[in-house]
This record gives sequence, C-alpha cells and structure tokens, in this order.
Amino acid sequence: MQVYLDNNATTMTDPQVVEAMLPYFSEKYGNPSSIHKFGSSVHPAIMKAIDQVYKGINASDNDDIVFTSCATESNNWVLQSVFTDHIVNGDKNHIVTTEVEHPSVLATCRFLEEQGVKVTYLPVNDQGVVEAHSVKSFITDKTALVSIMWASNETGMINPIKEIGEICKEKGVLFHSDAVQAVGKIPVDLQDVHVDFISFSAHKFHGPKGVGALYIKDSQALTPLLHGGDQMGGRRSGTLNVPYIIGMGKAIELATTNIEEKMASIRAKRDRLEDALLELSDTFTVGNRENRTPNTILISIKGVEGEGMLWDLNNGQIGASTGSACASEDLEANTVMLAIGADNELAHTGIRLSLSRFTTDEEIDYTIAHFKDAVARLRNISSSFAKQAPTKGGEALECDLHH
Ligand code: C6P
Repeated sequence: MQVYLDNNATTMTDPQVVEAMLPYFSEKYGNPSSIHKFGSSVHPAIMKAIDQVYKGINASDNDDIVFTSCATESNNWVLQSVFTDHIVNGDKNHIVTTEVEHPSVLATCRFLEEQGVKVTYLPVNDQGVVEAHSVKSFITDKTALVSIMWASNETGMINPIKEIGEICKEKGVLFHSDAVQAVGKIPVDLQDVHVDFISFSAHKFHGPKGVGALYIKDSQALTPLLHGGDQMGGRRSGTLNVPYIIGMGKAIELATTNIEEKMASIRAKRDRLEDALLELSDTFTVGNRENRTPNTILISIKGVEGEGMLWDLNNGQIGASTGSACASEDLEANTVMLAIGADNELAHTGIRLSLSRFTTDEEIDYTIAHFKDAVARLRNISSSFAKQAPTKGGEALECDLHH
C-alpha cells in the first residue's frame, strides 16, 4: 500500500480535472487573445472557469480575480505593489505580518525591509494562532498593509480572519490574506469576511500545479508585477495558461461543492488517526482540532527526530513531511513550533500529516500500524529518549503546548 499524507505540500490532480483540461492542449490550443476562431473558441471555457472561481470563494461581480502562476507570485505581487503604490508613491512605511507566514510572504517582507520598509512580525499564541487584538495594537497611521495567512500550512490552525478584517476596515488599512491552505479546505466566503486581497493556488485543492490567483476586492488599483501585452485587463501580462485556468475552475468547483460534507468525512479520518497516534506516550499535537483545517495534524513525538521518522515512514510507503515542503531540505528546527514556544530539541520532532478527500480508511489503518511500529523502532535507538521515563500518551509537554 502507498499512502500520501502530504496534501498540504500538494495534492493529486483530480482525474475529472485532468479530463476537463485535456482538450485544451492539442485540440483547442488557440491563444485567447487571437481574434480567429482558434483563439475565440476557448473563450467560453475560460469564462466558465472564471465563474467557477468566483463562486468558489463567493466573490462579487465588482471584485477582480486575476490568474497567476502560483500563490508565491500572488503574495509577491500584493506585497511589492502595495510597497510601490502606498510606500514609495504614498506616505506609509509599515507592514504588519506574522512570524509564521509562508516563505513567499516572509522573504518578500525581508526584501522590502532592505528597501527601508518597517515590518512588524506578530507572534502567535501557544495554539499557533494570531490574536486579533495584537494586530490592532500594532497598526499605526503609517501602516500600509496587514498580511496574515488564513490557515497555517504547518499546523492547519485557522486565524481569526473575520475579526482581523473588521479591524483593518475600521482602521482604513489594506488587508491581505494568504488563503492557500483555506480555499477548497474550509468555507471561504468573501461576502462574509472583509479582505482586500487573497492569494490561492490550484494544486492545493486537486487542481494542477503552476496556476494560482489573486482576488482583488472592488477591483481596486494595484500596480502590476508583470508588465507586457496587457492580458487580464493589463493586470497580469503573459499569455493565459488556458488548460491550467480551466483546471483551476473545475478543481475549485469540485472542492467547494458540498464542502461541509467533504470536511466532515476528512475530519473523521483525521481525528481517528490523531486519537490513535496520541495513545503513544510523550506525544502531542499542535492546536485544538475545532479551530484547525480538518485535514491537518502536526504531531510531536518526544525522542523521535522528524527526519528519521520521515525516512522510516517513507520506507513504509507513507509520504509525510516535517513542515513546509520548501523548507524540508534544510534540516532546521520547525520554525512554527519554535514560534509557539517549543525548545529546539522538541521543534525537531514535528511530523505534519495532511489528508485529502481521496484518503481512505484502509490507508488510515495502515498508517496507524506503521507509525506506531516506527516510533517504537526509533525510540529504541534514541539515546535522549532512553534517559527519560515516559509519561502517559497525549500529555502536553513542559513547554506548555496543548494537544
Ligand atoms: N506550501 C507546503 O509544503 P505555491 O507553491 O506558490 O503555489 O504556494 C506557496 C504557498 C503559499 N502559502 C502557503 C500558506 C503555502 O502553504 C504555500 C505552499 C507548501 O506547505 C509548499 S512549501
């Protein structure tokens, strides 16, 4: 059996999505900007995809959704263009974000700091969540933008986006949310939540890799990142990636139709897995389940180094991760675990397990059995663990983290 439990890194493209995309490679391959029938014949499919994406996040007709190459591009675009529009060409000089954003936000913020921007990196609480009142207390009349992720890729913890949106609206500050781990996993209703920009990416909800989007409330001005042939109304130049845009439309439709039912089914499997793993001594999971995306577990197993555990799981044909896929080669401690108060040793023990709607009960059974054996094997050879008497399963550890 092979079990893929790294769906926060990327997901399998749904075969229905592949089917929708296929005609647009070798049959209907025209450039949508061309006026001949090869070009114009793809318009209806593009329009349908745009409609599917609007519905998927409940955007209004006044809003704009611009397709990009990925969420990294969408995040760069917002941050760099707010810098141009409101800091270089305006009277602001400050951005508020968090310590636990994805590198596509954090690295861009660091780049902007080198250009003279002041950036506040808010901490998270022991649940891995940003507290809305702390956002409020750091906004000044020089703040151009607040950028806070909707849900964490590492822990699955969901931030109080609605409350933060209200604060930003009241203070007259632009609000961006990296919603990569929220769209298609939990309801994202932009009529209910005030947010100026959200970034999202198709490959996180069973669409293809290489296509993302930026939602822009009320189609407000934002200097383009890519200048060129004026595609997408001049907002993002470059020939439209027709098959991928169509794939993104189909994928968001499939992911968001009856989302509550899909969430309940994934959550039941996730909870069964989590309960079983917490039976092991000296284990804990980060963040309470009710406020977590229903597919995610970040579990720490005392005395078991994350990389060793991944290696053992991989030998058992189980794909998991120690955190972000893009940070998985550096062997550093998990930065989100450090941010919530874990010490360095503990922050090396995190394993992220992320399910999808394609995860089966048999796969969960297999994972539970293999995982428990792997922990026993690795603890046997762990000298630091051998020196300590184990406590009972699922107990919170000294750094005051809660399961
Ligand atoms: N996170 C993970 O293993 P792209 O790759 O550009 O489509 O998405 C980037 C991105 C941005 N924001 C968040 C919250 C994300 O989770 C990701 C992708 C993967 O966690 C790969 S590093």
